[in-house]
Amino acid sequence: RVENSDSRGALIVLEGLDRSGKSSQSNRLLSYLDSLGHAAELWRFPDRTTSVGQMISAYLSNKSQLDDHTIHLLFSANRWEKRSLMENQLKKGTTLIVDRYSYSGVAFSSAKGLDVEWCKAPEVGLLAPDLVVYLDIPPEKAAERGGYGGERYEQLEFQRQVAQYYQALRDSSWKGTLLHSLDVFLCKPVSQMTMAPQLKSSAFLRSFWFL
Ligand code: NYM
Ligand code: MG
Repeated sequence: RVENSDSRGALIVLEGLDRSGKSSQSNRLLSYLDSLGHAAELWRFPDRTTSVGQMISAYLSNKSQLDDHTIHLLFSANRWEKRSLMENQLKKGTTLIVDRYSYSGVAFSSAKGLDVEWCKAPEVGLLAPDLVVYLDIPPEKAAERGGYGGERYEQLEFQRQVAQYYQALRDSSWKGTLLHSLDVFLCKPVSQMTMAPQLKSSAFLRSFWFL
């Protein structure tokens, strides 16, 4: 294991529609970083293990009904309750690969008709990712992949809307056909933290996607 005692880990976020391949790619990235000897962990949001996460899970599986604003704030609260743990891990030198983050929060709630700026507001102050990778799959293709799991939001028409809101969150750093980077639009990177050294090398970024 490479001990990054003087440097922090990287915060790498994967985003995309349901069934876009985030979980598979996250796992591949984790194995790749492991093989390089980097300390890395795979995280996901929503984190359904907390009590807030259980409320979210009940909502997603249609066991409860919640106002759209309420569920939006719960998704955000679920990130806030993990913020200090994330920061500690990063400062210890552990790289975090995170399956969904604030971009899901904004894209999914905006697609329901909530105001985009209102959706961004509760995310301000969360840790800014070093890298956001958007897996750009056509909604129709995603829907073909073994079908959706039957949770709320897993419908083609709605996923089309979500894809449009993801597109609206992109910026000039958007590039390529599969590897897309979204702007860090929500917050400033944690001030005391220095750039994660792994990400200084663009070879690092190129290397892991098509293993
Ligand atoms: N989702 C996820 C949101 O609507 N807002 C959020 O902030 C997050 C993190 O939850 N359809 C939606 C996207 C997914 C659903 O996620 C469950 P997953 O990755 O399928 O467990
Ligand atoms: Mg899902």
